[in-house]
Amino acid sequence: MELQLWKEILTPYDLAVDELQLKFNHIIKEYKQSGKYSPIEQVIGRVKSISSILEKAQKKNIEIDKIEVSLDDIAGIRIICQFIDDIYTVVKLIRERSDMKIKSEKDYITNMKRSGYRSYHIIVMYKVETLTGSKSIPVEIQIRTLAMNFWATIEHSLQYKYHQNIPKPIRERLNSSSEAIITLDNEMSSIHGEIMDAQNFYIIKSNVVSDILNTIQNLYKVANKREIVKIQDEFYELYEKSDIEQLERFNRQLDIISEGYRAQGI
Ligand code: 0O2
Repeated sequence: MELQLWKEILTPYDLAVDELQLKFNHIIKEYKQSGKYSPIEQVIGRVKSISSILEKAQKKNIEIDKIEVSLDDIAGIRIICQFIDDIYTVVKLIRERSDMKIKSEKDYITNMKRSGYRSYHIIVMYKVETLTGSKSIPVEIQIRTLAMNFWATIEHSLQYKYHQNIPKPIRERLNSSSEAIITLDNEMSSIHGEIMDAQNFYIIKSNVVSDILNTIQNLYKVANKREIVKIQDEFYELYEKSDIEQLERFNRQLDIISEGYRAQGI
């Protein structure tokens, strides 16, 4: 097949990956804006390279003209989470969406692969609009923790290096590190609450600080310089104390001051 034709075939896959990356990143943003912990830590997307498509087709004995209907992972999204529980929250979130239709699911976390690979895979059908009309594209969404991703990335590079035949001693090391990853994920899950409290504190603080700074910036336009300097000094003092309640109270007071200026038509 000509390279130009391949590029044409891959265009809608490219679009699907771009759109889904944007949508999942927006989910992170929505959680953070509402001061909540996001079950998604990071989103990565890729369209399989032509050479990997051909390699996989050859491995699975798929004829060139059947590739599009036979390969479900030409478009791929990887969602990285902090905790195992988050993976299932994301799965639920995907199941509830109206723009992604689930085709199949594989839970390699409950049923770890023999290699030691763990991840949750979902194939969704996702509709894109192109110049030639609309097209439903299969997209493989891999959902895993940071630790699972670390292991899979290393193992994938070794598979590549050894052409899928990783030597036995290295395979054994990979198996034992996979066990270590399970322990790590379980340990992290057991202090999930503690970590989330710390992260929520950070998100709430960062939202309230950003609100305060915005209000101070607006007050610059209307309030007198002495008042602004006093407000700023008060803010720095509270910021150093890191007391969320005091910062929130200060934020409300600033809102009242701003409101006062607005009421005077200033
Ligand atoms: P790449 O380079 O990541 O794209 P199936 O027909 O369903 O049995 P398939 O299509 O290989 O076989 O599906 P499977 O097993 O769900 O794997 C799909 C993808 O999951 C792989 O894509 C890998 O990305 C990842 N994966 C599966 N098993 C392993 C593993 O043992 N180690 C690592 N590191 N990743 C794995 P590709 O096309 O194989 O690779």
